Amino acid sequence: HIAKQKLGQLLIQYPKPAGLTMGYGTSGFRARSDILPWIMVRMGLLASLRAKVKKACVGVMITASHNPECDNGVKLIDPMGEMLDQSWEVYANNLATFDDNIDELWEYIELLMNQLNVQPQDEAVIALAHDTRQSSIPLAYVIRQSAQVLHSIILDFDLMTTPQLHYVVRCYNDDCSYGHYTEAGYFDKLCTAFQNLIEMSPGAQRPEQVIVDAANGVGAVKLQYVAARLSKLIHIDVLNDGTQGHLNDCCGADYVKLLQKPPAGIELRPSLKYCSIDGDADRLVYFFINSKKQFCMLDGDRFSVLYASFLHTKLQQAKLNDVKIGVIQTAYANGSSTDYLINTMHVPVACVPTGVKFLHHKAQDYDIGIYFEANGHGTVLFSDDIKNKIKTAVDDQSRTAEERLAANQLRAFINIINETVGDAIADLLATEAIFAIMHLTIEQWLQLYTDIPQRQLKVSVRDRTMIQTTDAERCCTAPAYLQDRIDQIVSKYQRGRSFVRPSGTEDVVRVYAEAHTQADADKLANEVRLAVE
Ligand code: NG1
Ligand code: ZN
Repeated sequence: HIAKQKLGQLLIQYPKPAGLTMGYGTSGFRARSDILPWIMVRMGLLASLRAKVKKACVGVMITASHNPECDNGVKLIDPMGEMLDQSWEVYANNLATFDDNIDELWEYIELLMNQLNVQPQDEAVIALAHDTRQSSIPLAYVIRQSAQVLHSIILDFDLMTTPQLHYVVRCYNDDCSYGHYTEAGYFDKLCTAFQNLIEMSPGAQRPEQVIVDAANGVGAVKLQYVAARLSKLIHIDVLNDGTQGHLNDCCGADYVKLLQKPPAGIELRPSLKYCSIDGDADRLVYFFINSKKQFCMLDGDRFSVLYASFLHTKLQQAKLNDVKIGVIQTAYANGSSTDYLINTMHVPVACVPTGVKFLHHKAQDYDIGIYFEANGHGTVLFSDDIKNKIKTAVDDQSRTAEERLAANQLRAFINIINETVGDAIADLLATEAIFAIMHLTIEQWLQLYTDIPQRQLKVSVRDRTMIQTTDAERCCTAPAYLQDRIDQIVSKYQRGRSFVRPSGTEDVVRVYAEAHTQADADKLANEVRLAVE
């Protein structure tokens, strides 16, 4: 059997380190890059099987996002551009448990093919892309070799952001009704929509300059392309473009969000507007320095509020009533953002466990589902029904010019947004367009509400799986005493809130705390940390 022989050779070429166990987490498999080749062998097989079962193209992205350069990872993308369906994480984990015994692994592959009712020679198309890490090209090569064992055809997209790959997978499978399945198609869709939105809006301001810290990653080159193409409309400057610094090293969205300070080496100038994206360009945060020289940051929660308010206004102007808008957050959302959405904007808010798949899934319950993780990863989903209503309104001659304009603005906004997954480039353009149309400044955006001071800590423990949670991770069910202890501690603090959960991407337990003052938030986080240790 030739396929089995080929796989046998790959197992020899890329041996599994003895005693290693890994799980498919919220971001796929992620680890130090030198211990990853063997998992790529398994994931090339899994992607092939998934593509055969779905009779569609499946994506494989090689990246470790905001993690350091020495890490890498792999995640699969389902045909509609979504994260791999949860039911398949089991197969991913099962494949990862096999050692390098070809007979046992092959037996399992045959069993799977039987169960899933697919044949080795069934067609499978895999879209492959990777970030800028040194280890990425060699790891992508292992995926290619292994996918070919099961006769898959590889579409190699080479260097791409994670959201770009999600986009092309969706386009490939959606008969291009979502756009053309190339990088050029991606840029065309985004840039054309941005230009249309600005140009159709009477009195739109020229977007102000925006300076982007690209985390020395893949987003830099892609943003430079967008900047050049839209240079007549918007001035985008790219810093940390990879020519000098190291990937995610003292820069990028994760650094800025967690440390609540600007990327190293960037001297903030008053009245300028800055952004950071992360290593695979699916997260975005804004920041600036105010007149009192204070560092101010706008995170994922702020995008939810901004987008909800823009979409709400435009729906009203278009006289599109009874549209079910909802915002989806995780427990990491700042309590003030939740308050503001519910009590001031009267937008319903749902809370789900950490992990984009949970947010994305919940967002599908609405006509317009806006979801963001506090760290700046998020997007907006529009139901087919609302898209049709908007399209009909644009062409409806019985409507007033104002109504039709608002509908047209909504349509252009939808085309900027990458509905498959959070996309820093798309979110940046969408945000800048809103600024221009609504005549909003970054200070005004910040003033919509005031964050409750918060603190996040990482705690190392012997076995983080000891900690189990419920209620969208806001309540701890194991170890038995812990939640009572946390409740006791929290009750001492004004506006106190705290929770703990095991990270899905790092070997740590995360502690989150918010309270009336920063000193209190720090103290609360620390007390809870001690309870966990
Ligand atoms: P973990 O390590 O499970 O907390 C982190 C982020 C998630 C998500 C994933 C994937 C926080 C608190 N957690 O997950 O939101 O982005 O990484 O990258 O930011
Ligand atoms: Zn990322």
